[in-house]
Amino acid sequence: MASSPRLYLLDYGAGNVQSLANSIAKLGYQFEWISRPEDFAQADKLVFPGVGAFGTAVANLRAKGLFEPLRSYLRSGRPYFGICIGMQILFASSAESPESEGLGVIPAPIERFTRESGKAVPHMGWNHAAFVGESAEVQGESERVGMSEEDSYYFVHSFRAAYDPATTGEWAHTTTQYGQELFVSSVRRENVFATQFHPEKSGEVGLRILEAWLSAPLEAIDAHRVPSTRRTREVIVAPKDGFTKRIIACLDVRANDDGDLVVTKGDQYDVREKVESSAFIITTTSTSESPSATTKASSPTRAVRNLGKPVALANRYYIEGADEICLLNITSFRNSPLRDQPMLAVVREAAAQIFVPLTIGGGIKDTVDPDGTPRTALEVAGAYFRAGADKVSLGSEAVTAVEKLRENGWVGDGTSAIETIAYVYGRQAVVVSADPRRVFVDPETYQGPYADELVRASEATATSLGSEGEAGKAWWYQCTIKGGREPRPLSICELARGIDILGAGEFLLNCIDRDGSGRGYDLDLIRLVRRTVGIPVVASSGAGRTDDFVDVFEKTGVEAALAAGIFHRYEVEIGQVKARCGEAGIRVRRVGS
Ligand code: 1PR
Repeated sequence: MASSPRLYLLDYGAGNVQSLANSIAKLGYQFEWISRPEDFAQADKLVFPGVGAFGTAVANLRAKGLFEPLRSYLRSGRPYFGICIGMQILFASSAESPESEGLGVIPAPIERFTRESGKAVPHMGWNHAAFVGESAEVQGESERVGMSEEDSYYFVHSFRAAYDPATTGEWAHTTTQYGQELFVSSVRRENVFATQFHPEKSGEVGLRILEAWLSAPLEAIDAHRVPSTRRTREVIVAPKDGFTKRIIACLDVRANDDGDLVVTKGDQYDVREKVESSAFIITTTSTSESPSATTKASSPTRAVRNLGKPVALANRYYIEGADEICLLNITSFRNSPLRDQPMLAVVREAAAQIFVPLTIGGGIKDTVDPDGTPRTALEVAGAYFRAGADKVSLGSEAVTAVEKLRENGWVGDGTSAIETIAYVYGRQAVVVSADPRRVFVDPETYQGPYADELVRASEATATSLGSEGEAGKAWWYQCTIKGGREPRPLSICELARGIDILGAGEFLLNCIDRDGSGRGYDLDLIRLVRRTVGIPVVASSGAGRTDDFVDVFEKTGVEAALAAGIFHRYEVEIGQVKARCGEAGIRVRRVGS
């Protein structure tokens, strides 16, 4: 019996390759890592799951002596599957790092998406792919490498190869439209197949692509060789793209009083039960979970709300059709996440079962271990990426960094956690999670710095504000750190502008006033921030019914909406949210596809 092809994965040492490794393991294939130049000779098939920045990928490949062997491998005719940067590196150059040369297999440049017509960049989320050229004429699964025009795939990138029949047209397998830009979303020619999207993060339909490529016999892949000139065609840009709004499930994780990691959920960040547990009554007056709780809770003895086990719950949301899952380690600021082995184990276990993007937040900042060893935020992020996170989320650290940026005249110095992580892993891997709260002022007498950002309560909003405000009042949104405990002299708009300058790829916008309230998202806040930044914004806090999602998408234009409590308590299912959005004409990824 013929032995199975030797499959190798190329790891240049910086990108997050764990997600792909998990997907391949899930499909039951064995693989080895290429880490030395001589390993290429052993490979019958090669996957390059490049995640991160183009320049970093090229520099790392060169430093490890892997760049030229990779070029030779491609010339040898053996099958190659590139993902994201693994596709972009086939091109001649990238505007992301003009000083770094690509492999030049495809004689065209990679360029930056424009922010035309208000679309957010990075292109982050699920989008369709349409076959072009000869790929549009074949129908077979194997020729289409498991792809289908019915499905959506997960993209996360700021740079793309434009579709041009004269250059990229000969390579294009599919194109995708984002806003009014048409780009190459996959290439297939001779022994080369590559996707701009992430099959390993595209749920079951992504696994189908991997399976189609992995299971193809070597001869069949070789038979894809085609003459050097292929038929190409013009592709018409449609009035509307196929980009979908994302529904994200969020799990706030922390240790309960027995030391077990549990999913918890607060009301305005207070995650302890309302009623004291007699088993725990002691008389000290120390910690509580939120500033608003400091006055109402004199006892620390209320038990931490326990809504389930993190991995089981994350898996439930994956199966129910969440487009992304977010795990926030909400008390990690108290110690070093690198020492938090149970949390890293949770990330590892969740990543092995969940094939949609996984964001991990909490404690990502420069720290010093109790033994005096300094740890950079980049190291902490690296540990989360190696455990299987696709994106990391920074909270307190981002606020501090933007305060410093403001002091320095809004010019970054390259040292902040956002900058260092984005440099290595790419902008798209860095999320900032903000915890703002309202500060009420009298608009007639207010002399502070945020006059331009004031939101005024109208008669209508004042009614819905309840205890939060009254007609005639106005407020600005203040940033906080340490899980809402410490207010900072920084507004949400300053934070939004600052993180865009520093290079974050996404803004996760919580709202302490609405958290856990079920009264709907804070549309004033979300609208304000959406107008301020060009990166994708995730609305968070306050979802109570399916119509809240429709409202936030229709009234603010955000790219994604996140919820926690209603999903944890089985009040609303993700499928119901998607069905309601679909009824309202909002494009969402089909559940189960
Ligand atoms: O500051 O980098 O260590 O990050 C800490 C992270 O932990 C931040 O993202 C911060 O938002 C989060 N966090 C800290 N304390 C709490 C808390 O609840 N006591 N959770 C906390 C924040 C907000 C959302 C929540 C939505 C939706 N929770 O995660 O899931 O508000 O809830 P809902 O749909 O039930 O209304 P750092």
